[in-house]
Amino acid sequence: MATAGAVDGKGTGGTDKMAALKVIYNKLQAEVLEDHAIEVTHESAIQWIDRMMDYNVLGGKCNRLLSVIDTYNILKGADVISQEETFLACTLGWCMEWLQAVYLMLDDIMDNSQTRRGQPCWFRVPQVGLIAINDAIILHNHVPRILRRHFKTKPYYVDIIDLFNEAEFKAVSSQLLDLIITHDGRKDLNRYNETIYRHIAQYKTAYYSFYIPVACALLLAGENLDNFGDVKNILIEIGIYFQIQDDYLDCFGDPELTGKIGTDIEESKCSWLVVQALEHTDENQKSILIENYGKSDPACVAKVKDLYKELNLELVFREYERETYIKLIGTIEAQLNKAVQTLLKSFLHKIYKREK
Ligand code: DMA
Ligand code: MG
Ligand code: MG
Ligand code: MG
Repeated sequence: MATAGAVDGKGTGGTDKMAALKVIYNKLQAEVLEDHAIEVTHESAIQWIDRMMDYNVLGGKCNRLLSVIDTYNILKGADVISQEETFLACTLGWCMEWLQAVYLMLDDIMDNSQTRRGQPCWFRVPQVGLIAINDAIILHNHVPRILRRHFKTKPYYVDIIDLFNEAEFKAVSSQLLDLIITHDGRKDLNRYNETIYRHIAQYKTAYYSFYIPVACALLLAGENLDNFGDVKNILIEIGIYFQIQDDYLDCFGDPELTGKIGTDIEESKCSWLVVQALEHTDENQKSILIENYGKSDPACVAKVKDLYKELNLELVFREYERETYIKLIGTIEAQLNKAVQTLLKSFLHKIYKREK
């Protein structure tokens, strides 16, 4: 059977690693279900939670989970990490995946999405519907329970709780901003601009997807987060780039690869693409954009996509991607700590030119 040991970088390959991580997931899931069994004695309710967890926590790329483990391995040195420490790093990583599941379940309802990770969004599953809201709250409740069970006696416990609280506060606040700004954009598309865009992207994605996993690993390694301000800034920049890719893929990506069908045009989102379009259009093109953006009619969506092609936004994106990569590599190489350089480069290379 795969053990936590296979996760420490000594495992033979990706499959081994994922199998070992799944063993830890199974353990955490069993503990959570045991907790539920005290309160919810109804067998079918336990089965519901069991299935709901598998459906929503599993099936993603596990980027956040892997980030916690990679950071811990690189900063501490994989050779000196004990089995217990590996388990703790994986547990923190899985907590990130749990939270990601919560955000995605709710985000899909709010964004009126159809598919996620190659299957129907949870709220679209027959008999689920808006029970998905309570399911997301259930998953959200699991995180502090997992943390308490495995970290309560650790000196960094309070810091971890604090970090999670901060991350969640930022994520939900910016999800609200994302939705409120969309109201503004529906009234007047010209309100969308790069400054607003970066603000939303920074908090809804960059902070919790890139900074928090690294910060978790740093706390686990006994580091003081105040000493890693530069690292934080670079991770936020990488995260904004990640969200820009997400917006690009929403329109130009292959749903077979991304596992989701884009809704940004229909939902009138302040996407990076529409911000670029607004900057590159002449008056005539702008009126086509304003007339068709934010409508669910496929003919309107097609007109917006045609305009994006006319404006060569694919090329604008490729150019942005190339420039961002060069700039980020420069900033990373200015870091004094070689291990930090390796870590940041590995994050950047993992997402550079991604298609999913
Ligand atoms: C994602 O924004 C942000 C969070 C916090 C889930 P999004 O709606 O563009 O994400 P996706 O494209 O995955 O629905
Ligand atoms: Mg959204
Ligand atoms: Mg969404
Ligand atoms: Mg998106």
